[in-house]
Amino acid sequence: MEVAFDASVYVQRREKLKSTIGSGQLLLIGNQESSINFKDNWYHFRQDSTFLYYAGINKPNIHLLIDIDNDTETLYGDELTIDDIIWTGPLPTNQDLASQVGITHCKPLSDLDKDIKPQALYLPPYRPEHAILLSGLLGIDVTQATQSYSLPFVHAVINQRNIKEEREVKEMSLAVNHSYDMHNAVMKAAKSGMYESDLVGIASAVAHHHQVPFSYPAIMTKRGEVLHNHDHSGFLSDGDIVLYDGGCESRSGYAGDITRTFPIGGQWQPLQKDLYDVVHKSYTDSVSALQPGTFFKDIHLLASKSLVEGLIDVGFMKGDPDDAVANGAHTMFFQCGLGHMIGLDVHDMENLGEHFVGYSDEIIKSKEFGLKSLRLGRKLQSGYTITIEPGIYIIPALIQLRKSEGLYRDFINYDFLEKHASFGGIRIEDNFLITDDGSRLLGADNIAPRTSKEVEDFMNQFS
Ligand SMILES: [Mn+2]
Repeated sequence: MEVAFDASVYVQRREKLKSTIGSGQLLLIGNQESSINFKDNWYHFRQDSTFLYYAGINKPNIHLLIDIDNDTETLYGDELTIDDIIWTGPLPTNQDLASQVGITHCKPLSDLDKDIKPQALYLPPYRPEHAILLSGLLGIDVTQATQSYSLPFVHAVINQRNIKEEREVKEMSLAVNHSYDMHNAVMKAAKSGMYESDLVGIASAVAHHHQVPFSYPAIMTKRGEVLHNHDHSGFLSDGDIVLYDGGCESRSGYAGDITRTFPIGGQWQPLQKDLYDVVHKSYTDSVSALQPGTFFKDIHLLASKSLVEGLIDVGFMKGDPDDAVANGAHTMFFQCGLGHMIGLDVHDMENLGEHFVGYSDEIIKSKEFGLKSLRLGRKLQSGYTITIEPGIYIIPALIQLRKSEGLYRDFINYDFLEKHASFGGIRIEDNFLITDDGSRLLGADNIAPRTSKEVEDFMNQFS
């Protein structure tokens, strides 16, 4: 991964951060290689996203110390020796990389220990090796290192990264378009007699073609009601529906996060089409409501009401839709949240604290079933990038439990629901930028089928 933007971009981002914090030392920890089963057998390297945002360098084991009072920025890392080069080949020096992102000082890793002050500010460590590094540098125990991060630093980073620059939006659209390519290739190839894993292989080939990794492990399943189902062993037959939640990164590290649900054989069965249309209506209702100044929690509740109205029409629910949502009856079908922030991370900045990113002084996260899984509740602002992902998930264990608790009897037609308890799940997900007057879809509008008819038409081109 090359440095994504001009040096001036990173210089300006750091200037803004420094002026927000005001004084002291800021430590940005870069990620290290992470071993799978022995030291030299590594997972795919992923740089820390905040490090990428401010320092742009995609290389393991380098850290940035910003000293606001002395106005210095120093990159700490060791240059390759011949013992490294025989394994890695020649690579750019830290000095070269630093100059590409406007950093003038480079020092060996061991100097960080001497230069850092005990009061240096840092962000929550989310990998054990970060906490161990902090413990050594600051002379505190590992538990304290995980707890003593700086809240002002956290909020400064969130407030800056939450508002996307136009250049970031371009990169995100690229990630979405590559993700659409994966989805279209999967939908084009899917047919009876394949395994879910065959489709993951096709998605993976497209990501490799674009020379990018998945932004998260693929969900590719005919059991879409299992929200984070990472099993790919299912055998596909005509009449199954497949839920594919998959995205890849741009080469600059921005994430796409797209979900489509489609019928094997290219034709919906009547109930599948009805429920798909209910989810799609909830999707379009949500998108129409996107605008700055609106609480995302309210859009989540609007999406839930839209689902309830559709579920009443289809026969799963009854009663007044507003009452049903107020009582939480929609969580029988929609147990999770409508969406989340997205950016350099697929759940953007969740390592800094989901409640800090998605909520604010104005609104705290609910502990209720359903709302507790809503990652984003705060008031939308122009420049936010988010996902919209309504769904219907019919979970047999949940039906059993709620029925035994005697819950939602005024709103759920249990007989009808139990008859269709093995239905599965449907989700539709796209990524959006909040604009001054509404929202804009990230990626190209016309390349990804979205309505039930578009999905059928798309699949039937290739059957
Ligand atoms: Mn998502």
